[in-house]
Amino acid sequence: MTSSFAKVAEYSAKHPKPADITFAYGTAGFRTIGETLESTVFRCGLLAALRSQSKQGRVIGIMITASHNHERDNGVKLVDPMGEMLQQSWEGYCTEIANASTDAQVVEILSEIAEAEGIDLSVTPKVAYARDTRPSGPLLLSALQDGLAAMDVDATNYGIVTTPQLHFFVRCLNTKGSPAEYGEANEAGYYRKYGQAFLRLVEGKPLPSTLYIDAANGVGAPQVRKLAEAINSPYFSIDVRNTDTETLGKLNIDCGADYVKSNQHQPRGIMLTPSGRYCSFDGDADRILYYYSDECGTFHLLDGDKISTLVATYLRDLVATAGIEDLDVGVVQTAYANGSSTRYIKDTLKLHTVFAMTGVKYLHHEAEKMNIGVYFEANGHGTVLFNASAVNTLREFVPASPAQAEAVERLWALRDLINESVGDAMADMLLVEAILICKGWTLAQWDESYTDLPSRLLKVVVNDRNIFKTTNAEQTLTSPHGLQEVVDELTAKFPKGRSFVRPSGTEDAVRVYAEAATRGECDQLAYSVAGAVFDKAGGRGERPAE
Ligand code: G16
Repeated sequence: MTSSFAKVAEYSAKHPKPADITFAYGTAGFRTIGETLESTVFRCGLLAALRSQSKQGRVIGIMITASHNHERDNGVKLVDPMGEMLQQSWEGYCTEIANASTDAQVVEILSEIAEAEGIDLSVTPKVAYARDTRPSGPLLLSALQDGLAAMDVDATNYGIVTTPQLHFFVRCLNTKGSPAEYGEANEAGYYRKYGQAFLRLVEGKPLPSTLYIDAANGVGAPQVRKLAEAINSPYFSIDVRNTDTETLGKLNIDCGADYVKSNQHQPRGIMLTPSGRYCSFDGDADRILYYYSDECGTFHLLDGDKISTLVATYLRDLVATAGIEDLDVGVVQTAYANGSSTRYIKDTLKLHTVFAMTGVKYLHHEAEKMNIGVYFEANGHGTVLFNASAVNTLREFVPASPAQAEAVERLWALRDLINESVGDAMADMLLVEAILICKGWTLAQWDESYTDLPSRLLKVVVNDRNIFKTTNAEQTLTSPHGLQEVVDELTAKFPKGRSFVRPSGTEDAVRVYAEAATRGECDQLAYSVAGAVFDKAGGRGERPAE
């Protein structure tokens, strides 16, 4: 046994793996019933230490959260040194170690990884970690702390913060003292950085009305209040609803971004009035959606696609005003993007757009290839990246007029306002607010850019979601055999129809997406595809019905 792993078996024995569960690192790490994750979280601690050693002692992050999922669930994911999601080749290691059946095997796997990756085990590993407000959080946190102790990790506990805050801290810790220094690695530093960038953009403009925030009864509630205290300006006047992080059974229930997107309805605790401005976070505040009601009381959703087009347009216009020619703005979307948004980006905005698989980790890598890459999933999860070449271009650009100089300054301020490590509800909210204030727009004016095709997202519970395999950025099923042909036949019946089926990477369910020319046709398509999935692929529980 390698001496570096001398304590692992002993600690591991305290956190035995449940024999009947196979764990898999999915869309956003491991996610399942919280109490079953003790061994997995412990082992993620071990692996984070090894990952840090493989990066010469740079800090690796660990977040314990199940974000939009039900309160009984929990999850864990690793964060790489620049605050980005864990490199994909290591996801396999996570799955492998999570499923080791004995303590000796855990040690063996660590040794194998260390050898395969040529890791210097004398390096002191560093890990920063945090959790959200879930009831299983304390149990999992102590399992994690055992994993870190077993590997003699130099560890920093950030307590209860949002997922994007932890990503931010990791990036700050690893860039400290370098030319890419990102900020101060603490909560005050986070609020200061984003608050100041926001005020730089909006000062002197007309004040907006109050923004009502549905915090999903999650960690976003206390954190957004601290953000408002730090900003301390009438430019950020908020009223936070769904703030109960103490009472069991409230997190994400009838509220939060996932509820609002799936039900296309305001959350509990928010009464819409026609001129009101509203947004929802999800349980760990990495997603955000806006919405409003018109004079007739009709609900209008401004989802991730609308945020993406708002931000991309604003950036494109600033680049044009600055007179910078070689700075392209591009947009990354997933199959869930509304067809109208994609057409608008291509045909009206004339911006380059590419598709990635579901999961911000996939979109992030596509956006990195663009000068300025705007990426948002329709569910409201996303951010903007300025790549190294864009930063150089901006640095070297010499403005020829005060108007150009102002546009360049605004581009810098926008970059400071963006959490480039990961999608972040609070930073994205400030970004949207800043753009709306600068344009003097209401939510209805923002919504006018294009009209969404009616869409519907359904969940079907099946016996085994692992039999669902996809290709073509998850828009085409290759398994179960024959099911894609059924989806195609159903879709062909509806004007502007589009539908696809994919297994969720965060919940034990299969997702069905559909859009079509009218609300009625869209719902007919969605429910007929969901029904076919249920009938032909081992549906469990209630058959989906309108
Ligand atoms: C996570 C991912 C998102 C993804 C979502 C749903 O969100 O970070 O990128 O869109 O899961 O994934 P799936 O459809 O595979 O279940 P969150 O907010 O739960 O972290």
